[in-house]
Amino acid sequence: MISLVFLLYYCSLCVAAQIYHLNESTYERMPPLFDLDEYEFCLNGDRGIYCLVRMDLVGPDDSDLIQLIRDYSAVTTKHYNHSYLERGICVTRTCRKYFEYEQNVSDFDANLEACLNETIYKDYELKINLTKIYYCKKHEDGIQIDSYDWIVFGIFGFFVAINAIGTVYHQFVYRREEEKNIDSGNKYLLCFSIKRNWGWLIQSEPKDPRIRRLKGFYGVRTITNVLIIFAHIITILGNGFVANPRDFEEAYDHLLYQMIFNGVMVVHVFFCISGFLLVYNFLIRVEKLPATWASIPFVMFLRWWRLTPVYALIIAFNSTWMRHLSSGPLWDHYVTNSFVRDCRRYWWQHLIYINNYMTENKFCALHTWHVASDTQLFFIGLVAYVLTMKRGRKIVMILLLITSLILPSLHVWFQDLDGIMILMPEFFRTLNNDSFYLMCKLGHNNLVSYTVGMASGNLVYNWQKRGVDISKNKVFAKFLWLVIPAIALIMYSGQMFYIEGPRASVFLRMAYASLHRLIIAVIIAGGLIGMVMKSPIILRNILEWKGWVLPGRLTYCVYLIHFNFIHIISGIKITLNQAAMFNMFITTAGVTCLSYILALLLFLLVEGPLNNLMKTWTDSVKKE
Ligand SMILES: *[C@@H]1O[C@H](CO)[C@@H](O)[C@H](O)[C@H]1NC(C)=O
Ligand SMILES: *[C@@H]1O[C@H](CO)[C@@H](O)[C@H](O)[C@H]1NC(C)=O
Ligand SMILES: *[C@@H]1O[C@H](CO)[C@@H](O)[C@H](O)[C@H]1NC(C)=O
Ligand SMILES: *[C@@H]1O[C@H](CO)[C@@H](O)[C@H](O)[C@H]1NC(C)=O
Ligand SMILES: *[C@@H]1O[C@H](CO)[C@@H](O)[C@H](O)[C@H]1NC(C)=O
Ligand SMILES: CC(=O)N[C@H]1CO[C@H](CO)[C@@H](O)[C@@H]1O
Repeated sequence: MISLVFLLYYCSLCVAAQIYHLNESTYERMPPLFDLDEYEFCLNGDRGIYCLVRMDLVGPDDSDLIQLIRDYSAVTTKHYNHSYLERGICVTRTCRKYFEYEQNVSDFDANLEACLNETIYKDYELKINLTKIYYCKKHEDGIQIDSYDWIVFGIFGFFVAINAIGTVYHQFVYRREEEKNIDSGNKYLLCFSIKRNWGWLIQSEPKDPRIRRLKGFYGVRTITNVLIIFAHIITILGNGFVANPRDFEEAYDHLLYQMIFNGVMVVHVFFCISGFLLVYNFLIRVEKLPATWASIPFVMFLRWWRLTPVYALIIAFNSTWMRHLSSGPLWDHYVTNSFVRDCRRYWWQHLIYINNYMTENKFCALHTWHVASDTQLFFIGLVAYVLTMKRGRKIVMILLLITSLILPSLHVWFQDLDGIMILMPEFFRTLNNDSFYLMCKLGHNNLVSYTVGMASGNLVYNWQKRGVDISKNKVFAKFLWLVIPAIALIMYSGQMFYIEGPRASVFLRMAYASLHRLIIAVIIAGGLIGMVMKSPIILRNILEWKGWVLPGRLTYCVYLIHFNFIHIISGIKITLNQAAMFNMFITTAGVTCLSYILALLLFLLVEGPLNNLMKTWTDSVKKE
């Protein structure tokens, strides 16, 4: 009896105040979340002022509409917060009455608020508070090109020029000598030959047979990368100023979207591959040259050199020329005042790969948390392996695995987070969420998949050495068929945190936070092992197709670039977009193609040459 009363009380607390579904006619009673007035037209007049504002619906408290809005917004996992509205308004037209006289401009905010209050009150009988004016634009506003812009321009120009020189040199001077078999010529200048870098980019047969076995990784990487782009495109639909927010909210009840929304898990494929490659390459390398403590800084430096130039150029571009690319009512909102501003302020965090631990850097190249995490994990993995050159490797690895399982659940326990990152509509709109900042992004929370990847790299290396052929094992072959369905299933299982009703218990959340990472990592690692050990499975043949080599090598550049397009597409909107599945596919296709084209250029002009340069230099040091 007592428990029944308790249950009733509990239900009334948690459920009664939430509205999960509204039919269309009731939904229409709520004021639209977004609206945009005409922009160009507004600023054409001599006194045109255009403002982007946010207003809160504050009353009247006895209105049943405001209660409806609050109850509907309380379902944060699937609904936007309809208690505040965002508007782009042409102040000088829409609120003409309030700004008839020049003097009235002096009390700008109050007049604007009164005007907005009137428009909303007229249609919905709701009162508003103007909580934020993001910015106002006048006709004469334009952004000056500053000295930083020119410096970055100079750097890009330098790369173009030196590549032109290097290519010409290769083509006309060096080739003649090459034919005569004279090994002279300026090796450093040759690094910048586009022809040579292109040759390297499409060459697919490494000499070492053990490295050659890894060729399926190109396919895995490429496909994972496109999936990640696809998942990131959702940002464009969710981050506001769309015409049909209701469709977006309803997507949370569709099976396909439910899997896409847990697509964050796909990133563990990357971590797994990185861990695998680290160990596998390490073990092959130390056969010839034992590693010592002293080699750690050198290896880290090589990695830094490999990743940083392109990354730095992109961040430099983000901080400078990006803001000149376009303009419009939302450009400053999505680009200049968020993305570019944070990149200008926090660029250095990216160059030393700590940006994922910095919470104040919210907008600058958000997706690069993965690059930073990967670098941190690389360091941990490297130290763990160098430290155990002689003995104790198993123990260290087991300790790493246990630590990596405990850490995410400790976060859930102490910070009251969810088992997965719930991609709530409001997250897209504001990018505010603890589960992302305190969990997903941080390097140590991704240690699980990295460790499992490392262990599988070690396993494969040992099997090859001892001549074990796992590919004949029947159980393993069956397991391989289950890899993709199992990943899909795990992605779907995250759905349990979106269910309608009270929040999952803290223990379930803790267990899920740790275990889903472990399970997905083990499955992915199993797939990788099957591929490297040449299991007879059709998928392997597809993944080992030569055509993946080129896109596979461009993965890093593409990953860095693609998010810029998301900011651009959000920023150039001048009307409310329609969020629809088909648009999403088209946008993904477009962004993927453009990213690959730009990535190819960046690779040929920057990444390839600088890697060659380092290689030439280390070779010449070795010779001496
Ligand atoms: C929508 O729901 C409201 C209240 O729940 C109800 O009064 C109304 O008739 C419904 N409209 C339609 C078209 O079903
Ligand atoms: C929605 O936004 C309003 C206004 O900013 C805020 O007071 C309220 O707490 C938010 N509601 C939820 C459920 O977060
Ligand atoms: C908003 O409009 C209503 C109705 O005209 C009025 O009662 C209220 O005082 C106004 N509030 C503000 C802050 O202007
Ligand atoms: C709205 O603004 C008024 C005056 O500007 C203020 O007194 C009131 O507390 C605000 N309401 C909310 C909910 O912020
Ligand atoms: C972050 O998401 C969780 C649910 O995953 C939610 O309870 C919390 O309120 C969100 N925090 C912010 C700041 O939006
Ligand atoms: C100083 C001045 O001109 N104030 C005007 C501002 O606009 C309101 C209309 O909302 C007029 O009533 C004021 O006289």
